[in-house]
Amino acid sequence: METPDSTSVTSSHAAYDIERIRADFPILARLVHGVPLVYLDNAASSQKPYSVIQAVDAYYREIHANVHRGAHELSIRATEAYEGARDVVADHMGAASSSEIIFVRGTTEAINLVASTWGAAHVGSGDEILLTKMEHHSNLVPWQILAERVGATVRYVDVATDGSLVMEDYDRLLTSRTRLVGVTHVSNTLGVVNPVAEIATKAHDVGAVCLVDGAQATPHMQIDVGTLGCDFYAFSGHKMLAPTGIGALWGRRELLDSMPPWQGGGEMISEVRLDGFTAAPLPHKFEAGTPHVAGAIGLAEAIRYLRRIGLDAIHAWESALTTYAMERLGEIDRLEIYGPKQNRVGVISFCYADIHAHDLATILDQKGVAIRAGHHCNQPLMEHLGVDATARASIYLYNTHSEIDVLVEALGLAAHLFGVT
Ligand code: 7TS
Repeated sequence: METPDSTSVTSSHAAYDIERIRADFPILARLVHGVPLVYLDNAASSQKPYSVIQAVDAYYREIHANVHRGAHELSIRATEAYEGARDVVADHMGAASSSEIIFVRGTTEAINLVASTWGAAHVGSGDEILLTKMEHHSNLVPWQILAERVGATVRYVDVATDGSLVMEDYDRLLTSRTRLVGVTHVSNTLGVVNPVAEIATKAHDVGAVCLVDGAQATPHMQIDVGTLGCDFYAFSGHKMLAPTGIGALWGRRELLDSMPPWQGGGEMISEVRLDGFTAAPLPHKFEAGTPHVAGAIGLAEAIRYLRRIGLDAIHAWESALTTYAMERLGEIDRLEIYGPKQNRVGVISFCYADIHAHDLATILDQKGVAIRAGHHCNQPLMEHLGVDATARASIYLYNTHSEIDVLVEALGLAAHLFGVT
């Protein structure tokens, strides 16, 4: 008789019906250059299931109107759907209330919002902003702009050779001058999962706030902002099955309340006079103009889809696939993988002999294999790694072991063409 543990492991894999999941994504059935698409560029953007495409389609066919404005049926229905989407996001993130969820274009806009409003109000001359060397440009440049404007200094926590953050360096750089710690939950180049709960606790010990860039985490893991203990959490919908142009910023209510508005315009005001205005209450204070209603509806449906499959089941599938990919790629001579073996997601960056990453990506594309090549908006990290670019294969819930085999075969072709021995 099987033990309860092995039974539960067996049943969770058995329950993961990969063929059914793949059938939910129409684009996966298409050919590229006459061969089946092998989509391994998920860290850049994920593909979309029918249910998300249909939710957006149904919105435009049946209830589209501007939100929060009209007394007519369509506007009321569109508003309900938009605010209902906010409730889904809030529930999914473990937010204390839906008013802590600000809809934005994505992670980039979320971080710019915090840097421009919270940053302008709380960071001044001589203050420090503490980031890490593995941040995406989206979590570097907004802080550099702020620092330049107010005379603050940006410092960076080092990255160890195994791709993890050097926590002793964090402890050393974190001081009473630090106003904000900004860290990515998961690196988009190294795949490493950072200890954000510990980072947030330590930030609070010196009176700093902690912003987490969740762009590469939300697609793969269940997030609970309460457990993480951070103050801001930013993410993009398009990397987690939702449309482009929609994402969210979660912030602690008392911080969001204390922040000045960002963009001015309709929706974000309670009253406008010729001598000034009164800002609307949260969350609308930060949502000037007509929002991306269809995007929000698509994001809510993407979250429902991920939850129907279960983030634990997705995690188990992706972990097995990542281990397999790391093993197969690890067998290739002169192929170097960046990032840790454990404590990672399936974002796998590598360099292969002397073949430039862009050449690799072009050859792989001929075999239908979509990967990313370049600096991945991680130029300081590339400099730290001593390379100007890497090739990057990134896995999601619909990828399979046989697709990893196709990747490895295509790398064999590249080796042949470039005379790698
Ligand atoms: N932060 C991280 C960690 C990211 O990986 C990305 C996008 C962003 C922020 C910005 O997200 P956006 O939706 O606002 O653009 N990363 C990538 C990538 O790795 N390849 O293409 C986009």
